[in-house]
Amino acid sequence: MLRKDSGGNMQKVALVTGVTGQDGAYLSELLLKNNYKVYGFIARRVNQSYENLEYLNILDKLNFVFGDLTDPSSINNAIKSIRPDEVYNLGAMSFVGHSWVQPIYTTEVNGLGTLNFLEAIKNFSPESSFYQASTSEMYGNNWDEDLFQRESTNFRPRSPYGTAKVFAHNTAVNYRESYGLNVCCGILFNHESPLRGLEFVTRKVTDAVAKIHLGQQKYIELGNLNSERDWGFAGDYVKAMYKMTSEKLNDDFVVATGKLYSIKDLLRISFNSIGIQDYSRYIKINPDFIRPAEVPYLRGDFSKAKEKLNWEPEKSFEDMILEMVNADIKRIKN
Ligand code: F7E
Repeated sequence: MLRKDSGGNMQKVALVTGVTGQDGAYLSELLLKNNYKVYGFIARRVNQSYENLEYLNILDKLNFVFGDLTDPSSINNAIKSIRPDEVYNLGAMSFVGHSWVQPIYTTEVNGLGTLNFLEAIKNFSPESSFYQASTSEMYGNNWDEDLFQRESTNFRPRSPYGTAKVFAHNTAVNYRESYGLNVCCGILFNHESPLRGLEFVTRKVTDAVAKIHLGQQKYIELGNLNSERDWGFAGDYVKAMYKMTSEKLNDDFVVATGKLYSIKDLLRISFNSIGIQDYSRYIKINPDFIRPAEVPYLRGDFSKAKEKLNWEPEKSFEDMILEMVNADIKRIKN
């Protein structure tokens, strides 16, 4: 619902789940730049970290509403009281490797959590525009003949994370078709930044490389070095989320770079940035990091986003990794 800001200008209102995560922080920054009033929907935790919001200097510009994706009453109350123009559902148990450890929790948060929000919007704020954070993990080990994944590629998920996200995606599409809700699903391929959590492979590597450079770590323990990913920059990807949702395109879009790199490329670029050409003696394989089922290959065709959103990735993989290593060196020195 449009409201007036303190200067008397019309202001849109957005509710963001997962606001303290990487994407939540970049998206909130973008929404604030566009004069939105932004509510972060967060669980009340003793040790809640606001690090990403502080990193972008936006913590004091946000409003918070407390609740949980697994608690429908808190979601209903938030939607009824805020009646947001846009809801961005970025909250999730987002670490694929952990989803085998807590499959039921993962399914409750990532799957049923989405349904809880869609029900609340259908019942209390049907004019709101809803963004669902869908993911390339839904494709699992399936790709088209030309070795790309796109909106029409069938899903064949390989993890409890992926199966829960397929449920959420299909439910979001179903609520758009059944009730005419304004729903967009962004099928985002891997996206990284200096705000990425340390458990994900890019940041795990850039943080370790920074520590090796500063003499604080001797080696990195990793799992499967053979998987290949289409890694983009999170700051670019939130622009696609915002565009499809605010313009109520009510459609699904692959958001990707179309470029493929392996974990070995990630290691080469990261180590080269600190002057190490042969990184092999810094790597140990630890079977604990090998997943029960692997997604070997993800490469997205973003032509639909390019055509309908006029969106394209801007930052290259190399530049992003260099930025991450430098940010980690700076952070550790401080
Ligand atoms: O793994 C391999 C691992 O955990 C990437 C999430 O944002 O993107 C992300 O999911 C690859 C996998 O990301 C280690 O086996 C090797 O093949 O960085 P990751 P992810 O699983 O692709 C998708 C699109 C999402 O939606 C997710 O929420 O790297 N790998 N050794 C390792 N991965 C980790 N984490 N740690 C290792 O030691």
